[in-house]
Amino acid sequence: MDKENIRQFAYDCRADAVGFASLADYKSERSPDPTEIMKNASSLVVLGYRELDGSVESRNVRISMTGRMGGIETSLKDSYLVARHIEDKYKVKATPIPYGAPLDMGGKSMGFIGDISLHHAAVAAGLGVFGRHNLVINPQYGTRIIFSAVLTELPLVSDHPDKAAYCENCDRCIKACPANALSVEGKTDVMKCLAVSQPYGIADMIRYTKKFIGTPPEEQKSLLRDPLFLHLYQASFIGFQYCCFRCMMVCPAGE
Ligand code: B12
Ligand code: SF4
Ligand code: SF4
Repeated sequence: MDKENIRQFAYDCRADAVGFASLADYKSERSPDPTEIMKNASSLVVLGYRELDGSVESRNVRISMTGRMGGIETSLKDSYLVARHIEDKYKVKATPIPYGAPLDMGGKSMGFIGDISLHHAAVAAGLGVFGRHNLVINPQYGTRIIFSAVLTELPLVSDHPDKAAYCENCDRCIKACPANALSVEGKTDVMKCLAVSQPYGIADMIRYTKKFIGTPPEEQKSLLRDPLFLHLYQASFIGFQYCCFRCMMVCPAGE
C-alpha cells in the first residue's frame, strides 16, 4: 500500500523507473553504513531517469552533458519531493541522497565513494543488474539510465530482485572505451576513466595551480587565457563535467 502510493507519486513527478530496497538487501561492501546518515534508516526508494538518445549519441560532448544535467536536475528535484511526501504523509524522516556530488573529497574515499552507492541500491531495488561495463543495465532503458534515491525510516519491503542476464557479453563497451579502463572484468580502472571522462577535474586543477604558482608573475597573465584554465573555470560551476559517455552509448542491452 505504502509502496504503491510512493511509487505513483514518484512516477507523477518525472521518474522513469521506481524501486524499493530494504537496507537489509542493500549490499555495497566499500560504501559507508547508511545509518551513519540517518540513525533509524530502514529503506531506500530508488528513482531511475533515462538518458536521452539524442544527448548520449551526440558527437558533441557538451550536448551529451546538457542532457545529463537535465536528468540530474530532474532527479534532484524529484528525490526532494518524494522525501517531502514521505515526511508529510507518514511522519517519519526521509532525505534525498546525492546523485553524484557532493562527495566526501577527504579521507580514504577521496571523492570515489558516494554516501550511498546508487548502482548497488538500484540492483537491490530490482531496477536492473550489473553488466560487463560495471554499470547497471535496466530491462527497459538498458545502460542509458541514471539513478537518485531517498533514504527513509519508513520500513519498506524490497522489490523483487531482477535475475535476468541482460549483458550480451558482446565486449562493445570494452572496445569502445577510449581510456582502456574496462579491460579487467568486474573492475573499472578509475584513474584511467577519470583522465578521459573528466579532463577538467580535480587532478587537472591541481596540475594547473602548481604550474601557475611556479610561473613568474609577468607570465601568469597569459596563463589566465590558457584554454585549460577556461575549461577548468567552466567545470567549476557545472560540477562534474563528463566528456565521455561511450560505455553507456554502445551498450545494446535493454529494449
Ligand atoms: C565515484 C563515481 C565514479 C568514479 C568511480 C566509479 C567507482 N569505482 O565506483 C568514476 C569517475 C570512474 C565514474 C565513472 C563513471 N560513472 Co560514475 N559514479 C560514481 C559515484 C558518484 C559513486 C560510486 C560509488 O560510490 N561506488 C561505490 C564503490 C564502493 O563501488 P565499487 O565497490 O567500487 O564497485 C565498482 C566495481 O566493483 C563494480 N561492481 C560492484 N559490484 C559488482 C557486481 C558485478 C557482478 C560486477 C560485474 C561489477 C560490480 O562496479 C563498480 C563500478 O566500477 C556514483 C553515484 C553514486 N552515489 O553511487 C556514480 C555512478 C556510479 N556513475 C555513473 C555513470 C553513468 C558513470 C560514467 C558512465 C560517466 C558518465 N559519463 O556519466 C562512468 C562509467 C565508468 C564505468 N563504466 O564504470 C552512474 C551509473 C548509472 C548506471 N546505469 O549504472 C552513477 C550511479 C551515477 C548516477 N547518479 O546514476 N564514476
Ligand atoms: S566513461 Fe568513457 S572512459 Fe570511462 S569507462 Fe566509460 S567509456 Fe571508458
Ligand atoms: S556493451 Fe556488451 S559486454 Fe558491455 S555491458 Fe553492454 S552487453 Fe555487456
